[in-house]
Amino acid sequence: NEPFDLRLPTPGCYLDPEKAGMDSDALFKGMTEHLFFTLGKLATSASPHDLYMALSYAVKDRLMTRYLASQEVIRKKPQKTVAYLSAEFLIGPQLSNNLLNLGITKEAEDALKRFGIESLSTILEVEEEPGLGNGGLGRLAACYMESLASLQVPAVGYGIRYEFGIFNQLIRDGWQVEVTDKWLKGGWPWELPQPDESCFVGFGGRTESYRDDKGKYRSRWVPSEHAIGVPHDVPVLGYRVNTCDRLRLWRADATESFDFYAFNIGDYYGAVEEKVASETLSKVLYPNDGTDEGRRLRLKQQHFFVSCSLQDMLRSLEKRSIPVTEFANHWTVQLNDTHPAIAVAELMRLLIDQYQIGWDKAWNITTSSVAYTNHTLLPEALEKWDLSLFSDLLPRHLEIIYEINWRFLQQLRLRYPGDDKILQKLSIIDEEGSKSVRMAHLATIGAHHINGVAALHSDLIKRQLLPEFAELWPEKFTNVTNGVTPRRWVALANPSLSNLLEKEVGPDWITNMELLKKLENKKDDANFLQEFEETKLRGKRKLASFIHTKTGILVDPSSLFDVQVKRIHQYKRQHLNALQIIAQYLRIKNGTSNYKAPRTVIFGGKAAPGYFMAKLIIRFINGIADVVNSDPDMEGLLRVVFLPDYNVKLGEIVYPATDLSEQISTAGKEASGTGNMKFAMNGALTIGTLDGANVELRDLVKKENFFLFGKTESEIMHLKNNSYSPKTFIEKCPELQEVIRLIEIGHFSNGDKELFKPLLNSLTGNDPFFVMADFEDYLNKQDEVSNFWNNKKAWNKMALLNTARSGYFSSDRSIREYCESIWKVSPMPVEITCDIEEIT
Ligand code: CR6
Repeated sequence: NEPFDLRLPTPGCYLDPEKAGMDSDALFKGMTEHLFFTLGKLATSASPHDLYMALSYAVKDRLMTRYLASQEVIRKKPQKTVAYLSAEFLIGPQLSNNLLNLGITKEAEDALKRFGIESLSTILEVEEEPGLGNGGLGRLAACYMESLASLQVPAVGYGIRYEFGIFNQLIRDGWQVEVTDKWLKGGWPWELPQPDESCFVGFGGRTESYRDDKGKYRSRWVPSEHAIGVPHDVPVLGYRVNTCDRLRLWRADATESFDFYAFNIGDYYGAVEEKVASETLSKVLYPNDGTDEGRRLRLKQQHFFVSCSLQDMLRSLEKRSIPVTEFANHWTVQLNDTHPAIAVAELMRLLIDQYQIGWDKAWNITTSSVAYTNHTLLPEALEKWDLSLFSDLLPRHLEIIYEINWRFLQQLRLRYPGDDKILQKLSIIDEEGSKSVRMAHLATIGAHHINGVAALHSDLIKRQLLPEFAELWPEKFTNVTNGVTPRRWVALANPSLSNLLEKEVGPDWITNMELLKKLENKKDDANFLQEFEETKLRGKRKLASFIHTKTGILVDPSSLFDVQVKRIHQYKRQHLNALQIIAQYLRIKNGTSNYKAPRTVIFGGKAAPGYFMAKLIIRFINGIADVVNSDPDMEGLLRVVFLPDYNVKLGEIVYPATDLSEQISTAGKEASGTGNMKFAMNGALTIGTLDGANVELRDLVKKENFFLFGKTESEIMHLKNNSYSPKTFIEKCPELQEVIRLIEIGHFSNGDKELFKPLLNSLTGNDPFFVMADFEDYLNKQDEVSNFWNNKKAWNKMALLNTARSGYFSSDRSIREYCESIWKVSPMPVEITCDIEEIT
């Protein structure tokens, strides 16, 4: 590789890749200048938010050399680049992460001291996080971008710059209240708008056929509406490397500031209408996790960002004079779930209609560049679009999809002569009821690889979700178990654990988590276990103080912190946890508790605004919390906390503070889970079912260091197929009957017997998530947890072994697997040279 020469136009004083401009003096100067010139403030009157902005700008300046060098390298020496297409990127706060990856946290602290700020955390606390995702899927995309950069792989994350991200959650009278998230209100210093690279996207209208120059009939799209996508780029720096990839988020603008024709004929409001309509495109994130809302605007959003992104990739080839037929050698396009699956049809359309490439060649390009990750088996989450809506909005795409489907069905007819059933089953078009387009089928047919996100999940995709496809193309189906970045989830979130790890195994664990295996040598070392416990206690004190500030509840940091944080969903079974708390409460009340393990049970998570049952579960937990926390008998034994507004920032406080991680979904329902990984790395023990990545976690940490309970996926299937009746399980368990009775009489709802009826009816009626079936086993396992807790040495040893053996769950491992087996890309280090003498 030719090094990137810094004598080319680059920001003046921040040139040395190692240190120049990175010391605290330079940071102080940079901050002062940004306060003055960018923010119009004097240092003497700067608020913490001003200082946050000034420091962020100064840090962003220091990313630019690497950012530009990384782009320059790919321009000069073209190599395959990963395009990660995702409707969500839940990137979390940026300042601390960039300081860590640049290696200038200490320098920033020193610079801040000169503004009278003693602790960096004062500044980090005022940072707004962009909530551009719902939960696991969006956070995964963010971890993957960070790992790609850290592994020096050229990559672009393509998504939407929602003006309003996931709503902020308030708790009022125990209920969730949603408040719009105005993350951009104070200005967001991390983005670089690139209006020069805007793209034009069409919607609606009709298709028409015409004769081309050679007299050949072709089809073309005449949209009735347009929007412009303006890229807003966010630098994504790797850990202590020069590679700085980017996240390119598209904001929708109107094509003209308004329609001049309408304006001229006096229709001012009509003229503004199209502007408003196009700008609402990137207005708001759909607050659904794992369920499909099926709204017209959502399909528009998907096509909007996918079209902009593909045009952007094609344009990058043109700029480098690379023929578009070479597309697949330069871009590998990963579809993060089916949200961007329209890419299959859009890439075909661009190649055929815009670049006049023949069908076979275009199909070859498409299928050699696109791959698809499936993130759910839940039928309600598999995206389907009504045919009428689809043809209305994307008529040309529908034509192309019909053609793809026709050719595919022809292939099937040859293979399964006379078998119409299989044709119906695999067709992209669902002919049942009102017809619809099945996006998972489109993605599966158009992709060279389809992967699930944990071993069990990938297996179930093959066995249950898409069995015929898997039989047809076994080589397409694969697994890449999810991972999380240790930079954010250990190094940043848990500095005291990180220091201990560094002392013990050296600093390289941050990029090579397998080194943590060395900790196994310490599993019987009482002093070391004591130090390990001390890091946990620090985390717990911090969380305790946070809980007190936010909720007014006092919790004891020496109690067992038992935590379930994730989206609220029936399949995740927060209500199973809640029922268990009631059982413990009853035992204490009845004096039958051998409760030597005081517990603080902590919940956090948002419910989709339209998901009644999930919202009722939040109300239920808060009802229990009220009763438990105000009962003197519970003092020193049991506390229940619902932490409002769970997000990335709060996660960074929660993971290091957790003793027991609740991963209790109905087996077969959670594709992977990623919180389970973050907890284990931070030394929490898991109580969990054999679901998602729990299965692999338990194999890795070994079964004696994992609290397993519950029915397996096949046992659940068996129950389901044999008319499961929750009543039989209730009848067998007197404690469960007591719990249910207490809820029924309104004990947790101030005597209101109606409030939780829908929840009880669901549990005792058809109990779709087998809560009753797993209750007793869960309760027994919780007793085992309490017994272990009383043997601190044994507990600490198990916790240490969880940290030591969790290296597999680094997203660096996941990304390496994607690179090797799906994307076929290799790292490309970015070299930067400069002769400081010559410049200064
Ligand atoms: N809801 C899965 O449910 C998985 C993530 C990331 C989810 C979860 O188990 O860990 O994706 N699925 O792979 C979807 O969003 C569709 C999720 O976050």
